Amino acid sequence: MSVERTFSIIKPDAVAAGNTGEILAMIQKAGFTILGMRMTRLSQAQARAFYAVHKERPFYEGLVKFMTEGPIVVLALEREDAIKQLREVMGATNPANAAEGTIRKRFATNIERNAIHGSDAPETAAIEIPFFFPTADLL
Ligand code: 3AN
Repeated sequence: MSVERTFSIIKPDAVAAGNTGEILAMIQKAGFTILGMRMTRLSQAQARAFYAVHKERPFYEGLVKFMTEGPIVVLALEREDAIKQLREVMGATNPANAAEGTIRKRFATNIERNAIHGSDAPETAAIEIPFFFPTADLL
């Protein structure tokens, strides 16, 4: 397995609850290098574009509303097998199914307010990282 990059968002629920630091610590303890990190707030247009793959899904409007409700932290991360490894640390989309010790088990409220996003494939990471970080800004 080679060194790979992935993209993550600490979502508005987790930022508002003061869980940013603990989530970052879990990510770093799992061996990720932080290449880029920024606190921001998504506009409606950005949230719609970011989640465009879900636009036909019944939860799309709720997801856009949630993701724009407050500040988020966006992260460009690197480690070996980063995409799969981050999803392991995150836990299942629905926290009811998330394994003990995962970020979603500890901090997610429900399937929508689930604390963290992580790219699900290399093609997704290749779109999501430059969505927030110009390549020249990454360490
Ligand atoms: P993941 O974030 O684990 O990759 P996706 O890509 O299927 O999951 O979903 C993207 C986001 O959409 C989730 N993180 C969650 O916030 C929201 N979501 C997914 N499924 C549902 C659902 N059934 N009801 C409400 N929100 C959902």
